[in-house]
Amino acid sequence: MLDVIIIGSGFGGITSAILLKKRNIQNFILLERDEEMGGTWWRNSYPGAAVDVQSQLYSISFEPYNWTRLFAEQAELLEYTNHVIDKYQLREKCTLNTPVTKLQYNETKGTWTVYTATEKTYEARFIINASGGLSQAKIPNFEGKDTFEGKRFHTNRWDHSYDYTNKKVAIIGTGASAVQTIPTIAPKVKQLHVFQRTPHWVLPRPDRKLTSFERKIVEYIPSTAWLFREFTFWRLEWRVLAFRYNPKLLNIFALKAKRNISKGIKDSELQKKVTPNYIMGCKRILISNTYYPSLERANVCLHTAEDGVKSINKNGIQTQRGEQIDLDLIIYATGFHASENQIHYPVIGKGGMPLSEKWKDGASAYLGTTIPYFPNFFMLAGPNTGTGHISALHFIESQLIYVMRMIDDAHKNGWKSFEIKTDVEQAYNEKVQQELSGTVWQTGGCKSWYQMENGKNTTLYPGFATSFRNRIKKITLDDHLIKK
Ligand code: N01
Repeated sequence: MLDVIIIGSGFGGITSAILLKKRNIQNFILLERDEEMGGTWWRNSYPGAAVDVQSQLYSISFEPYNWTRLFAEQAELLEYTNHVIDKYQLREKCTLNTPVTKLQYNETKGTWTVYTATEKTYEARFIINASGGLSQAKIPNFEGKDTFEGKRFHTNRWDHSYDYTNKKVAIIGTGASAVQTIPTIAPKVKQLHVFQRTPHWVLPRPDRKLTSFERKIVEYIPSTAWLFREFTFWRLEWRVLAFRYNPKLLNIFALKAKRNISKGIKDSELQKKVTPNYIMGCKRILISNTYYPSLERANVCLHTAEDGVKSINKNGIQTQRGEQIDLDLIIYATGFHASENQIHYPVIGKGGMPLSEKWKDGASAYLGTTIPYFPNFFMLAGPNTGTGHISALHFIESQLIYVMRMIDDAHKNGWKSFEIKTDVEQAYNEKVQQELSGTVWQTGGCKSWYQMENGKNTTLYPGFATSFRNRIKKITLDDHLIKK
């Protein structure tokens, strides 16, 4: 039997594995559904893929890197991921091509059985579920979508064997992935139809290459990487004041975004079409210098909601206005299942409790990490640990303080199991929902992937990354049911 099974080998899984190794816990494995390790930055290889939070923050705090750009591109992010995997010899710990199909808790033994699509089962005392908050691609159920005879794929699963040069292409969605993809492919395709349901706020992208002088400083004085990271962190952290306490402050940034529109687009009709009518920050704020100019290219056509996708047929898309658009390729840049279905395989806890039943009114967990009725089970990037202003990795590393403390204590004190108490988890989540109620995400006048259909926000943490970390550091064992 294993001590720990980590599900997923993205940043969450990799950092968990390193921290286990650092405390000399070797009896663990990682299970990865894909054919390579790396998670997000292996999967999301669409043209133009890059971070939209500075690279310094998109790296593990104790594994700084000498990045070549302020906002690293996918290839460099994957290079960093592989560097860390190899440095800590994690490949030998990882079983690839092994999607998890079900998790079942065994109360008598205090262990978890992990069922997989390879039909092999595994047993462990602890589960660290690091399958990712944005890992289940969402493809809307457009009428006739499966009848299309051309090529189609989601940005999250780009088919690099397909050459889109000189092809007639449609991209559905204008979110974070789309604004990176559109300017990159527009110069190569014959025709690009962009389907925007709701405009997003887009700020200029303050990206640049780091100079060789700057990189030399980081190389010879590694503490400067830490300094740069801290500087970037605090520059972004204060934005919570606007998101949470005073959304009106975001109007200052909205002015900058409007200038980005007028600078990037000359046509006033097109300018109107891309200008949002909700408070900035309500949806994730995007950054790009190239998105707006690309919409004005002669081979690009922007379709708004009135002119959106009505149905899909074997030749292409029929729009709401009845126009038939013949296509070679449809790209779904339609995002992920994030607020609902946060773990997509059945998880059966104590007393046969299915997680889907526990979460029937929306996903919740104590500090996004532990769930009553699910002993010895941790979730990374869990409910309400998302952030609109900083890297997800900061939150994951905070969660791992909690995870490692519980695993250490279980080993030291010979616990069979531990579980967060129901009333503690409930009180925490009531507070989170109450804190969320005044934020721009709930009051900004938009519908976003942060929320469930009924408007409940199950994804974002309503505050500073530092306040989340402080809460984690204050966890008390009295809040848990412990069995020896
Ligand atoms: O997805 P999205 P994404 N009919 O949800 C549209 C992270 N990320 O993959 O706004 C028509 O932002 C939808 O329209 P609307 C980042 O956290 C990070 O781009 O709902 N359209 C929207 O335009 C980001 O927020 C990086 O009206 C439909 C688009 O599809 C998150 O991933 C890079 C539709 C979805 O946009 C998700 O980004 C990329 C329908 N039925 C992504 N359903 C980094 O750099 C959806 N849409 C770290």
